[in-house]
Amino acid sequence: MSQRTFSIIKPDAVRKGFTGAILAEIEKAGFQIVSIKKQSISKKEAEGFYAVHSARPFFDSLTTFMSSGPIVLMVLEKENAIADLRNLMGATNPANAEEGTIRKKFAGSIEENAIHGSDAPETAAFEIGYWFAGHELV
Ligand code: DGI
Repeated sequence: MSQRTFSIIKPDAVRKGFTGAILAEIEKAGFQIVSIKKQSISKKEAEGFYAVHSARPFFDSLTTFMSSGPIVLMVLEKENAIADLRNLMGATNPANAEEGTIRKKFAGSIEENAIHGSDAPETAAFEIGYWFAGHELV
């Protein structure tokens, strides 16, 4: 059954001019882009988005990075979208990412790792609702 997930092309990848190449990988893998927008986000918005990580030592650095420049926010759809996007992204640390994955190709470090993808149905629902209004998803 068709499933939706949420993804971000992070500031490092946008800055380096990888937006189009990453979107091409996503479409080649069979995802439909339900909705897409490019914007800069505030540190507070990043903190709300990553609230589950608020106790982690890298929280301040991560949210500063995510608010450091424009990002591309997307809702994607396909069968098994959540797990398939995670596989396409590769490991959090690009040093451990498999050949052919987006992080292997485009990520610079464990923090500046090019792409975000929801990790479970509950997080996908929260993340889509955090960034997109219902009327943006028709
Ligand atoms: O779902 P992921 O993005 O693969 O990874 P995650 O949910 O465990 O962590 C969210 C983001 O936080 C990750 O994309 C980059 C950052 N992060 C995770 N672990 C570390 C980290 N950043 C630093 N600096 N150090 C870490 O150990």
